[in-house]
Amino acid sequence: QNVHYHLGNETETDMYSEVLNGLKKSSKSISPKYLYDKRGSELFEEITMLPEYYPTRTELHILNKYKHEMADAAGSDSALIEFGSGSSEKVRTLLGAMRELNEYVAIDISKDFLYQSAKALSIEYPNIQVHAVSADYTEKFNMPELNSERKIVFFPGSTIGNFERDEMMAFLKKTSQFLTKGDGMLIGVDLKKDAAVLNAAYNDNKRITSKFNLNLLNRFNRELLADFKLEHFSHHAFYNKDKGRVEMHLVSLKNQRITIGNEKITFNEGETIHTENSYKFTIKEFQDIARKCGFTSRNVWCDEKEWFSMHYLVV
Ligand code: AVI
Repeated sequence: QNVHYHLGNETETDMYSEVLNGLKKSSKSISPKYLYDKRGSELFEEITMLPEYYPTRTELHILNKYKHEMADAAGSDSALIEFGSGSSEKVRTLLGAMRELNEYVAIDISKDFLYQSAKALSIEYPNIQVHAVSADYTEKFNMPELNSERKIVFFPGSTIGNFERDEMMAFLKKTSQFLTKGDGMLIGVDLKKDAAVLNAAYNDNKRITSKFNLNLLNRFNRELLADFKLEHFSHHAFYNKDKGRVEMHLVSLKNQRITIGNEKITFNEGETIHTENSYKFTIKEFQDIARKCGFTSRNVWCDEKEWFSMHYLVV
């Protein structure tokens, strides 16, 4: 058996108080990490296949095109460590190209997905030692003991764009400190582009992104004893050019009062819950940020339209 399971940390420790705090603020907001319950993760998988949602497709194209250069950068006797591995779809490209990879560590908050895909990978790649770590990687977690010379962190999907600026800096600093000389990080970063392309990507025709956003309320109804009526809220997403981010909100369609646990929250018509930011960068902006966090940019790979970028950063 070449797959090992580890409990990295206990998740969902205090969703109730965190959510309640967010709903009591004058500008209501909720951390985007709560979008990913089982249903939310499934809806996100659907989003990644939509024609309007270019990031996943474009990143896969870059991975496929440059996987051998990436494998060279990773070197031999390495452990590839993926933060937020989900269904581990993208990493397959790399695992195929990294012939001398020793270990693969998949870290994800969604246990079901994680264990299933780790098992499948361990069968497909019998020469690689697979570790599945169930953890919220934005919090402190335990890493399994590794037996490789070098560590390569893999953080695709531009998930870095969903962090607030201070969280992003803290996360990148922590990651650069976790690495030692010769190690690296391969990270996917979505780029600034025409607003129409961005707006379409977060307002797809099939309205899957809307379902994904509204699913948050279903989750709170189920897990936090809330009574949100989904038909009284609507999905709103737009590119905020000044802030360089796509914002996702749930708009209250009327004056209303909802219950969550023992508390009541009032909404005015038109008031929103800010549910996600998705920051976009220029290549230079991202390289400057990485440098401030202890990294040197070694390589950048892009698609032909320069819609998406993958950076190989070293410490
Ligand atoms: C996971 N993350 C990078 C996605 C994004 O594009 O920011 C989440 C998402 N939100 C709406 N559509 C996709």
